Amino acid sequence: MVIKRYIVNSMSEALTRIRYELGKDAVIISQRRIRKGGFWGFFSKKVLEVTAAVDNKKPSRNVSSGENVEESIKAIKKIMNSKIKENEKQIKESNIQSNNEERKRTEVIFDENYKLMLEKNNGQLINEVKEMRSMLDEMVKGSNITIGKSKVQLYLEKMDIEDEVVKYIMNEMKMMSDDITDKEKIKKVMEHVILTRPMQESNVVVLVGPTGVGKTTTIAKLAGKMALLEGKKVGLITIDTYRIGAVEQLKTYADIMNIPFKVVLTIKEMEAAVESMSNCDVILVDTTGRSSKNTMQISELRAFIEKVNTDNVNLVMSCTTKNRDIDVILDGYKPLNYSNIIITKLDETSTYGSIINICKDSKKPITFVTTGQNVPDDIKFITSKEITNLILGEDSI
Ligand SMILES: Nc1nc2c(ncn2[C@@H]2O[C@H](COP(=O)(O)OP(=O)(O)OP(=O)(O)O)[C@@H](O)[C@H]2O)c(=O)[nH]1
Ligand SMILES: [Mg+2]
Repeated sequence: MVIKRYIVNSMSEALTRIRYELGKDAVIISQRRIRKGGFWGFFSKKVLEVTAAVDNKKPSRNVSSGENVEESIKAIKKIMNSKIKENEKQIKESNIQSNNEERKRTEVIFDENYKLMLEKNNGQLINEVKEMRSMLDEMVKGSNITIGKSKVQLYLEKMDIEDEVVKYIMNEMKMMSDDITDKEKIKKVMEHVILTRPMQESNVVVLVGPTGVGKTTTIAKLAGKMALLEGKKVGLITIDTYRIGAVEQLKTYADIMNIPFKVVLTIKEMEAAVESMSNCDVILVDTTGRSSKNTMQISELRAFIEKVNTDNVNLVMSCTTKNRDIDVILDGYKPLNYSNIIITKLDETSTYGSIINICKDSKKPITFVTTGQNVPDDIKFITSKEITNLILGEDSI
């Protein structure tokens, strides 16, 4: 064991020297404050006496037991240098650590920003999807639900052909051979459904139908066509006393064309009026526009028609009639046993699907179509092929 005594100014100086001279295993055995120097005890200064020992080890440096100050300073400088290096290392490490911490902090901030960005983006994405969905909904609504429908179905619906008739056409098409195109199949079915027939020769022709569809105008057109163009002797009867001006309307046409004209108020008068025109080739009978839902009025009209004893009763319907009203009108007028259909106002629409809807439901032939207000020009007979082309947009009026 090596034991050494150090007189130092402070404990840290003692430790530095002990570590340097005895090594890091040295232990301090004792320490005490003593006075050193002076004269007779005067002017002495207080120092520290530290005794240290190291077991089975030689001192790391062979220094004399005297207080070699120079050696000590060197030792201290060396230790200080190593301390400085150690400090620098620590600073570096702490810098790295703080850098790491800084990086971590940055990463956290980045993560949070990234999360925020994702949330924002997600929100944006959800909004965009919602927007797209509502756009899709709008599209589906606007186009009467196009999803899951075939091209043929969509094509027919675009022509304003009602669902039931579209289904019928498509079913018929399925049963046809594939030698022809879909368009040709559609045409064939439509031409089969749309019946047309030139108006048959008969003594009495009656026109019935809803209010304002063009009955009186059509009667005037027919009278003009028959009297002026075909040279027939035509008589006019009206049982339309319900509407103010209705009588005057037809009388004006009769006066211009110089043809006999009678107003009928009762069933008895009806019989007499027909009798008085027995020399005419054809008698055209105009009727009051009635609501098809008013069964009383329809029955009243029926009584008049029965009196004239004709099977030439024409139901006049406008091409602009809404699809959902067609059935109601056809049903309401059934008691009048109409044999033909006259379609008016073809000039007032650009889709003619209502014509096939009327034909399919009524199963009656079309005798005339009217295409404007001009008397007598805007009336004609057209074939089912021509009507089909009109409906399919391949022809115009
Ligand atoms: N654009 C167009 N208008 C028409 C056609 N036929 C008739 N009209 C017009 O439709 C309106 C009504 O015609 P009317 O002949 O009085 O109809 P109505 O069926 O006799 O009417 P009510 O006697 O009241 O039931 C008139 O302004 C006619 O000029 C047509 O083919 N095309
Ligand atoms: Mg009228």
